[in-house]
Formats: sequence, structure tokens, C-alpha cells
Amino acid sequence: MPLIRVPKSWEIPDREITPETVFLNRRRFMTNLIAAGVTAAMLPLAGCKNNAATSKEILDKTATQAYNGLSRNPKFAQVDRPITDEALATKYNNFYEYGGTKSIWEAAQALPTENWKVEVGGLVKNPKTYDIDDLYKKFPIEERVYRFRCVEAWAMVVPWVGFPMKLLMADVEPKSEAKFVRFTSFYDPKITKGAGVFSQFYPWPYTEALRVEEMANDLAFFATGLYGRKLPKQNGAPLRQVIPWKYGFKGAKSIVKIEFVEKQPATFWNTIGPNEYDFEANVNPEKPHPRWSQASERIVGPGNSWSWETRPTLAYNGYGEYVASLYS
Ligand SMILES: Nc1nc2c(c(=O)[nH]1)N[C@H]1C(S)=C(S)[C@@H](COP(=O)(O)O)O[C@H]1N2
Ligand SMILES: [Mo]
Repeated sequence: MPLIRVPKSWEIPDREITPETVFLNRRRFMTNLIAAGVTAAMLPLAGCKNNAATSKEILDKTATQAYNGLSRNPKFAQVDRPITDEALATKYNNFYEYGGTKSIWEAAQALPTENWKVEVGGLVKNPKTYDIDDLYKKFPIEERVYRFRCVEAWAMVVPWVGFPMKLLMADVEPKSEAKFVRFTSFYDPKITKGAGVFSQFYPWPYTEALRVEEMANDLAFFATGLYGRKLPKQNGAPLRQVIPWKYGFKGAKSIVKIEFVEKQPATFWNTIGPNEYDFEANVNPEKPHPRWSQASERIVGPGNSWSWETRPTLAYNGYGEYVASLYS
């Protein structure tokens, strides 16, 4: 491995290029980068395209329908830190189908959400294809404030809108042979152009998976909205997973298919870098990522990433009382 200095996570300005991308750079593109005289420290400069838009412009351009009569689940009404600004949670995103930077909100508007269907099948007694509007009506919608932690060591607090995953499970009735469940995101190479030259090596479509008992846990949530309104496209409209005790990549966005299976399925980041993105991916301050510590996290806030507040990472992202028994 040639001697190129990979920046420490906290040195990457605004995390414009994610650590996941740097991983691919190292594995497959280091030689080309060296030939081009590019050092890893220069890479983040590539992604500053649409930072010019103000938060207000972004909120206006990606406005969605508000929910009426929403009520916040009192069990998940607040956490130990303030809710992240809506303008930040909707402009600082990871969504590789629309680019390898955090500024994908504009590109993600290409996602076609009309006539959306979600196919649920595999090892279930009642396979079903839900029309998204029927699915929205079928399950009781509530609001939940959850901590959200990305494997890249940044964190937010988001008021999600949606319903517990276990309700959908009860509707399709998994068979006893079903041990895992796989979630597949929308993919159409004409639309989801990806993270430029790097993305041709990614195992599209984006997939994630859980153990069936993890899906049955009280906390596992399907989000249909955030901040009191329907999900904007950049946050994974019209349906995404939210698994608050795991790193963010475990939650697939813009889900089109859900399959119950017997064996642990291959998943997107785990296929790309099994040493860096393990299947379980529970938030754990004591288990460092091979390229950075997970002992602390930076709270996405206004200003530049180097000015953000740092906090100690919580085991299971603070949700041990709900989930620790799944792993004993
Ligand atoms: N389909 C799809 N789902 C995805 C991703 C992605 O690139 N594609 N990124 C994941 C990662 S790494 C994170 S941290 C969260 C980011 O969600 P947010 O943009 O709403 O904060 O989405 C997850 N779900
Ligand atoms: Mo992430």
C-alpha cells in the first residue's frame, strides 16, 4: 500500500466525500489517483456543488405534504439532546444513488415516487404488494423522536413519522423458516446515476437486511415522514427503514421490496467492505471502525463540521434497554 495519508475523520471538511468513498478510493483507485497527483486530503474538495442554495431555498424546493392530527408517541417524545434543525437534516444526506457527496438533495428530486408499490414476499403466509397510499392508510401513523447515528461518526436527532415494522410483519405473517428480512431500494440506472465513476463498482440496488427478531423489536420503524410532513425525496421517500440502535447505513431508503428469507442475505456496504461495515452494525463506542474511532460523535449543527459539538457515543445509540437482550 503506497504511503498516502488518509485524513482523519475529523479532518474531512464537512464530510463532503464520505469515508465510504475514501474506502473505495483506497482499494480500487489509489493507483489512478497517485498517477493524477491527487492526494486523499484533496478529495473532499470535489463535492461542494450546490452548497450555494440557502436552507430556506432547499426547504421550499423540497416541501412535502404536512400530516394532520399527528401525535408523538410519549415513549419517544424526546432524547438527551435537541432535535436537529429540519434544514440540516434535509440537506446533509447520504444517498449514493444520487451522488457520493452530502449535497444530493437536488439530484434526488429525480426519484419518481408516483404510483409507488412495495412488494412484500418470500417466506410469508400472505405475500402482498401494497400501493403506497393504501400502506399509508393501513397502519396507524405516529411521531417518534430518535437519535440517528451514521457510521461516519456524525449524529442527528430526527422526529420521524411512520409506524412500527412489526405491524407490517403481522400483516404478512412470516413463516417459521424465515430468519432474515431483506429491504431493497428503488434502482433504475437511467435515474439513479450514482456516485460518478466510483459507483459502477457498487453492488446495486442498495439492499439492507435484519434478523426477523430485530424487525420485530419495538424500536424498528418504517418512516413515511419527518418533521410533521411526508418524507422528502432526499431522505428516502416514500418509505424507509429507521433502526435507531444501528448505524445509519442499516436503514434502506425508498424501499420497493421486502423479502423474508432463510439465510443471511448479502447487503450493500457489507459486500463492498465487510471489515468496515459488519452485518450487525450496532452502534458501539468500544468497537472502532478500522479507519476511525467510534468513541465519540459529532452533532450535525450549523457552521462547519469542525465546529460541531462532540459527544461520547452511547452503546446501542442509547437504546440498550430495548435491544441489548437481542444480543446476549
Ligand atoms: N438507498 C439508500 N439508502 C441509504 C443510503 C444510500 O446511499 N442509499 N445511505 C444510508 C446511510 S449511510 C445513512 S447515514 C442514511 C442517511 O439518511 P439521511 O440522509 O436521511 O440522513 O441513509 C442510509 N440509507
Ligand atoms: Mo451512514
